[in-house]
Amino acid sequence: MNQRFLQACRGESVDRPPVWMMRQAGRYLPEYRAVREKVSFLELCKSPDLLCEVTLQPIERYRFDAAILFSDIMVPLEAMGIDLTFNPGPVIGDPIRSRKQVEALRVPDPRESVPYVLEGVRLLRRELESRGVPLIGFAGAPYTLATYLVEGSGAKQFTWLGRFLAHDESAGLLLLEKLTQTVAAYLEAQVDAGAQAVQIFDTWAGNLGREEFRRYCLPFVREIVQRISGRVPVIYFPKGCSAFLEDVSEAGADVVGIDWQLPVDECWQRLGGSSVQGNLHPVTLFGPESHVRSKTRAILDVGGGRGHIFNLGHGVLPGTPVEAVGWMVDEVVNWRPPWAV
Ligand code: 1CP
Repeated sequence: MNQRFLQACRGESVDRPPVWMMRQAGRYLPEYRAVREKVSFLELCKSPDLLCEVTLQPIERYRFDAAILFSDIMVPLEAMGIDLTFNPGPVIGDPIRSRKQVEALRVPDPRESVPYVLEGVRLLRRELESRGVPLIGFAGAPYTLATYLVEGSGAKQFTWLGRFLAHDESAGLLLLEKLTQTVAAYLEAQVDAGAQAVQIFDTWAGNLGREEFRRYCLPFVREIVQRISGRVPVIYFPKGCSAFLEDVSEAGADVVGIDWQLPVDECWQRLGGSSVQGNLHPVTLFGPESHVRSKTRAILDVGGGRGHIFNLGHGVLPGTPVEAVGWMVDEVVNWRPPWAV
C-alpha cells in the first residue's frame, strides 16, 4: 500500500508530497464522457459498478497517490425529502425557504438511503488494494449544501439563503443542524465501508465574512470533524477563506485544503499544525508544458516535504488538456526535497 497520502495527512515525513486532483474523475476525461453518453449522471452515481469504474479512470491514466469516490455532494440529501435532479448542476424541485419545510426534512440512515454509495466504496477498496492506492470519501459541508437547497440550484450571490437567515435565523440554523447530522452519519458510513480519509467540500464558505463563517460554518463542520477524525484523517476545504485561516483552523481538521490565494508556507504558519492541501490554480493547466511544470515546481519548492498534499486550488476545469495533468503529476512524482538530493 502506498502510504504517502495517509502519512502526509497525519503530518509525517514522506519522500515527496502525494498528489491527487479535486474532481479528478469527471469533467475532462474522454473515458468519463464515454460512460456518460450511456447513462444519466444520477444513474451513474447510483450504480456501484459504474461509479467504481469512473473512480478508477484517473488512477489508470496517471500516477495519483489517492482515489476519490465518484458521487456528488447532493446525493445523500435526496432521502431527506429533497426532489433532486441534475442539469448539469443540482436542481431542487421545491427549494427550502420556510421553517415548515425545514421541519419536514428527515435525517436518513445512509445504510438504507444510499446503499449504492457504500457498496461502491467496498468494491473500490477491493479494486484499489492491488493498485496500492488509498480511497478518499467525501461530503459537502452544511453551509455549501444549504446554498443549493435554499437557492434551488447553483447561484452567485446566495440571496435566498441570506434572506432566509436574516428573517428566520433559528430555522436556518435548524437546517444547518439537520444537514450536519445527515453528513456526519453519511461520512461515518463511508468510513465503515472502507474510506481511508474523507474530504468535506465547503465550496461557497468564502461568500461569508469572518463572523458569519464562525456562525454558519465553523460549529457544524467542527462537529462533523469530531465524529470522524479519530478514525480517519479529515480534509476540510473552505474555498475562498484565506483571509481568516486562523478561524478555519478551529474546525480541527487534520488537513486544510487551500485555494491559490496564499502560498502553502504562509498557510502552514497561519493554520498552526495541520497539513495543507493545494494549491495550483486550475487555469495553469491550459498553459504550455514549460509553464505547467514551472508553476508546479514553484509550489513544491515552498510546500514540499512534510505536511503538504499537492492538489489544485479547486476542481480541474472542463476542457483541461489531459497531457497537462500528466506534466503536473510528472513534476510532483519526480520532485525531491532539497535535503534529500
Ligand atoms: O453531467 C455530468 O457529468 C455532471 C457534472 C457533475 C460531476 C461530474 C456534477 C454535477 N457532479 C459531478 C461529480 C462530483 N461532484 C464529484 C466527483 C468526483 C470527480 O469529479 O472527480 C465531486 C467530488 C463533486 C462535488 C461537488 N458537487 C461540489 C464540491 C466540489 C467543487 O467542485 O466545488 C459541488 C459544489 C457540487 C455541485 C455540483 N454538482 C454538479 C455540478 C455541475 C455542480 C456545481 C454547480 C454550481 O455551479 O454551483
